[in-house]
Amino acid sequence: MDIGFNLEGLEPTSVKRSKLMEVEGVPFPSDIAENWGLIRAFQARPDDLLICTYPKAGTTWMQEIVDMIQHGGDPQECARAPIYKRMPFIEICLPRRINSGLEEVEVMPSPRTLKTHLPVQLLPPSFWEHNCKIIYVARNAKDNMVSYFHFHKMNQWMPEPGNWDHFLENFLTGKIPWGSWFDHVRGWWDAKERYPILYLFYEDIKEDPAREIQKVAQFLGFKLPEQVLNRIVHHTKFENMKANPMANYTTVPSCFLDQTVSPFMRKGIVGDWKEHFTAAQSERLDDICARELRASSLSFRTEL
Ligand code: PPS
Repeated sequence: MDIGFNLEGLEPTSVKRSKLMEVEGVPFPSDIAENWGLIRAFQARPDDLLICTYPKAGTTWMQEIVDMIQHGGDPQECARAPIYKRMPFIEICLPRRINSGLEEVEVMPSPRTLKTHLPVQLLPPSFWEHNCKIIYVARNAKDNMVSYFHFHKMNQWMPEPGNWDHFLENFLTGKIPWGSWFDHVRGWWDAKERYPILYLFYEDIKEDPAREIQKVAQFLGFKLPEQVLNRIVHHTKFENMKANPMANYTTVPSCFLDQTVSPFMRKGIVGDWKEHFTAAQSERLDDICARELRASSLSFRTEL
């Protein structure tokens, strides 16, 4: 077992649907839970930037935006490697044998940009100790759940999702990998009061990508000339990222991500939930969201 996303040598037969195992009450694929000690001990550096999301909330989109900002809007630079190599996923553990991916992250030159889906209470403490900058992207629960459902089907390492109704129950009770969506978005929302966290929404980026990209640039201390900003907006449009092999995960073997089941870059819209939820399910989730988010100032848009 290795930590990291170093896919060379991934044995097709070694990729199996995961069982869930809890870490401090949060379910994870067992490969992650079994390596928890190593993940928790991860050594962040003060100039690390962390991109954090609940799974399927727009991580890859933000990663590509950040990489373009960091490289002056040069798409060639951003084509240097697949996104999971440019910005490693710190807690991923895959069944394979050669070189540890964690070692790869450790020897990466600074400044590193890293990805995580960890809920706030499980972030390796060294990120807090170094006061690392963090960009959090949140997506409304309904679209987030739809995307996660399809991802469970195509990702052969995730647990079997069951049918839509079954998955909905598990989503509502947080019995899915990385746990409760509600706890995740709320926990990180509260943490932004204490740490340098830029909290963004998928729906806002979709509505006005230039405006949100400017927020990211400002947070990272970059000034973007208009021409560069326009190039970033263009390069990170859904259609362009879907066609970009360095961003669309088609470089990952199909024994792991089977894109014939559902593409990684699936629809990239706000409101696809309307194709999946019954009226009763939609109302139920609205009620739960209202209750769960009442105490915070956090609110989500489910359509634009
Ligand atoms: S992962 O596996 O957790 O890292 O996935 P993540 O990247 O967070 O989420 C994948 C969803 O984001 C959509 N996506 C985009 N939407 C709009 N614009 C751009 N450029 C973009 N890039 C990725 C992707 O299509 C997944 O959402 P769905 O709803 O399934 O299409």
